[in-house]
Amino acid sequence: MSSVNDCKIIYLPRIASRQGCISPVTSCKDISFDIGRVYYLYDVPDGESRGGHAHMQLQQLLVAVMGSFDVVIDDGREKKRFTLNRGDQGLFIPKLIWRELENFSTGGICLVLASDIYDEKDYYRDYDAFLRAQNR
Ligand code: T46
Repeated sequence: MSSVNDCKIIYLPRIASRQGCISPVTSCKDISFDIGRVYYLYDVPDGESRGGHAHMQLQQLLVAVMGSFDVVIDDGREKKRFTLNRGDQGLFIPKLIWRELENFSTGGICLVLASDIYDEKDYYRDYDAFLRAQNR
């Protein structure tokens, strides 16, 4: 079973110069999984939240590449809140963790590196089904 303690801030490389910064992310080096998909959340209206589900197998790294937002993670027993606001830090979320993304700043962008392609069958969108999977 996964726990909120398995969710960790990953410090990404930051190569800074007079012209700005670049943060490369390499599979199995900076993050523990192979990247199977990249997507991003943007234009999130004020007061709206995203997420509200868990994944059976998917692992992800969430990075605030612009602005900020909060991620509330929940293993069915304990919850933790992370505020992401840096391009050189990401939140690693393993499988079987419920997540809610909220408090997006205006223009906030969440970049997601995911371990696999999109598969709706990998989602727990029902909280009780998620709790059963976590043996809670
Ligand atoms: C997560 C948070 C951070 C696709 O067709 N392909 C995709 O790769 C994704 C992620 C979504 N979709 C479709 C499925 C739904 O019809 O886009 C629609 C919205 O997806 P969802 O409700 O999953 O979006 P979020 O922002 O609530 O959640 C997503 C990820 O699904 C999730 O894994 O952790 O972003």
